[in-house]
Amino acid sequence: ISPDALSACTSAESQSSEVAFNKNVADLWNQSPSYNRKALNTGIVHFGPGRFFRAHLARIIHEHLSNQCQDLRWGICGVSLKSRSAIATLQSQNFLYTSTDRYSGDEIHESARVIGSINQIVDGITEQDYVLALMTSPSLHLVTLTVTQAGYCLDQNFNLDLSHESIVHDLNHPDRPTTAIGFIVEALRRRRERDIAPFTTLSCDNLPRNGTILQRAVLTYADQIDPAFADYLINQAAFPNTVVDRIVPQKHESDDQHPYRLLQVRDRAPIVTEPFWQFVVEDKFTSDRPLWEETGVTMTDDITPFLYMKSRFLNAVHSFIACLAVRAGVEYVHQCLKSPEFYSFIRLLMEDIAAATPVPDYMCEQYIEQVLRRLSNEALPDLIARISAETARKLGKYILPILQDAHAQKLNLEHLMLPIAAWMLALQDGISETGTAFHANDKADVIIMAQAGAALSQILGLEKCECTDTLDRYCDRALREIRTRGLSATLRYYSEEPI
Ligand code: CS2
Repeated sequence: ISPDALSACTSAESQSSEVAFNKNVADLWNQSPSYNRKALNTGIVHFGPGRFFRAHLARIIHEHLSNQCQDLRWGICGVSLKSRSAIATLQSQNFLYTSTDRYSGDEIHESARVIGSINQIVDGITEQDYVLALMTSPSLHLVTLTVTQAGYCLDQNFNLDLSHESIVHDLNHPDRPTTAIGFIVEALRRRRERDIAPFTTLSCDNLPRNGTILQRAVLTYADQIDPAFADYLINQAAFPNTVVDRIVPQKHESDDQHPYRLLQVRDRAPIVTEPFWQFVVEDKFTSDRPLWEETGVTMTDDITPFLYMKSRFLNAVHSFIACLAVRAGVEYVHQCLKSPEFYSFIRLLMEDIAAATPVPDYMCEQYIEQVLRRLSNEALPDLIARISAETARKLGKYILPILQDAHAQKLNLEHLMLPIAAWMLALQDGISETGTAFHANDKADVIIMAQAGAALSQILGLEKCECTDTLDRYCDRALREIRTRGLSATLRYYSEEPI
């Protein structure tokens, strides 16, 4: 049975039985987690309680609580600095929600559970005193973040932007913070004043060396308030780096059918994700932490190889696929992998990435196979539009380091540049090869430059050097090939021809 047929039949079924179902819903919600939620303490404050957090950290903590029923220290208080509507929906469900894992290999595998690790979610902007009091409590050990890159208020070199409007506000009103950085520094300051050890601050965002970036931002901010306090934080506070991974597509209107079918639960805030997850954490905590090893978290002294693998074979490959897809007019990631031309080309591309990446071959091989399976997952349709958002920024963050390494090693850049050329053509034309409109979700100046025929290095704002000349040359050649042959034929040509 296809996923579409499955959704259609469950949709009809769920409408007809909604009335009967609502009668039972409260009991089901209350029974679900195996641990006693009423006795759950708040040991974690999390900034950015969005969908990725609910699919990843909250789920991992839930597994920890389920395995270690006695360790009830680790309930989570989510702090939202943006959206009130998400809070209201979850609040109406007592902060319980379902997480459904879906994977299709030869057949569809799916499982769902009710997640109970979130004690509450509060609006940080209206509940500042409450949040700061919680963050100052001795039983609060961890502050975690998924606030996206924008939430760190950084400049383009990943340093805190002291001229950022919200940072200026928070520095002028340190006890009324509006940013995660403002909250963290004020809470650490109050803890020090009361002689309470600092909590550990854990960034779970997709940033290269996220802990180091967060630490730098916190120290820069603290230094503005009191340089001696910044010195204290250098020595006493910990900001471990992490690598986080789990594909969480945008919300789809049929998402609530899965928990209904699998658990008979009506969920207004369901999460649908893949079975795979990864959480790699640098083991340098200054406070208590959950015994995460027992839940499958990788605790390590060095995240470097994990970071290379995740950012190059998952994030960069995702962006490469999105670049090709916007030119080809393909809507979902798994549909790209179904096309033989795409599949063979992407595999070659991944081999080129492996050649440029300082990680042992055997690690890359296993990882590549796994990523290809994850991205081919038909049971978890993931929109190209989600991945292609801010492509120019992602090229700089995920792909440029690969190109620079490949160039330094004098490797052939043909495969690596082809998707970028496909994206530039889609930008220039505003349309895919199949005639569907392409509305780029990039900064206006990127789109304007591409439409005016600017070179790649200009569009990405790269400083002129030998490397940029080479990139532009490869890009021009790929542009001409795609224009002349069409994308599919060019993919075949680049895959088959020894270059
Ligand atoms: C994606 C990520 O949008 C993107 O750039 O590559 O959101 C990806 O799905 C996650 O990093 C998976 O962990």
